[in-house]
Amino acid sequence: HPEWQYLDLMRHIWAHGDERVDRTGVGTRSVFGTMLRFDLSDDRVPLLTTKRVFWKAAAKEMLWFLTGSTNIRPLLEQGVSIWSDWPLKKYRQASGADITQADFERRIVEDNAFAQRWGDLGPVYGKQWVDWPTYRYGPDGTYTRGPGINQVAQVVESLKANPGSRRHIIEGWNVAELDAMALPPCHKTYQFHVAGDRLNCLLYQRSCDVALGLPFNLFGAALLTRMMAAQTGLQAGELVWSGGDTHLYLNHGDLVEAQLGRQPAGQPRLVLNRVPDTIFDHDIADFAVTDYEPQGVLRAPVAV
Ligand code: UFP
Repeated sequence: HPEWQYLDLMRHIWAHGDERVDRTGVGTRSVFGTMLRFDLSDDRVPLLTTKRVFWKAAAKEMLWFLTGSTNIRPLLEQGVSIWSDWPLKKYRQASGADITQADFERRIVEDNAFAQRWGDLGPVYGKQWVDWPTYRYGPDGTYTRGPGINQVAQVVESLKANPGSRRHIIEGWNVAELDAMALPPCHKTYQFHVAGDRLNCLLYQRSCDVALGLPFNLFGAALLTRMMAAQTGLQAGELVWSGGDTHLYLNHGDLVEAQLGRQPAGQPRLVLNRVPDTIFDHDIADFAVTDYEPQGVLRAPVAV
């Protein structure tokens, strides 16, 4: 079963990872430089069966990236709270208010001015993917702003026009803007590769929370690959996931123990019900997961 790769990685990190003090202060066990490979053909999708993964949240997040939005409001309107921690922390620090997450999120949804002021994450994935800022160096030695670059649209075009290219890349790591982002991109580089009628994808993730982040990131990457394949008339081939600092937080021990006591079973499938005119016109109703009978939810605290 393909999921053993994930479980083996988890087991390896917990048993042999280096203990490190990390940015969050929680501490991790970590290994550097890892790889997982998943066959995406025949609607196969790397969706974990040893715990329930709320794939719709990952799908909504992926569609939110494609809109170019960097504000948590559209996510909260769809019941997705995965990006709330960072703006909430910032708001609490700036205001000194002891507001609960639920109250903060309600205020973002109900109060547009509040959302504008406190709901923005800076130029994170969405901005870089579809509107990477550019500038031109002029003869007078000054820079002027150029039009933004839609990397996703460009890769769709390059896959069609020049499938053999080795330059099909979507990049999130805009060095000049990292300091303005709530969180520098984790899943920072997607490279696509055409082999015959197959579209392969390699994701390089610089930093990976194996227990809470990776299950989402794998599904998201598979979904992006499927949408790209649908737009370019290709079949989805292989997803190659590669991790830089690949870690488990020290307070995730209960989850790790519970999950490693389970066996993967079944092969979930991701069905695209509709192929819209462009990759930017998808709706959550376009996606269905079938044959998914996961074991129970496993919760653990998120390190912020
Ligand atoms: N993280 C993921 N996947 C994501 C995401 C965050 O694993 O999609 F947004 C985790 C990795 C790390 C933390 O534990 O969030 C980011 O911290 P840092 O920037 O210090 O690497």
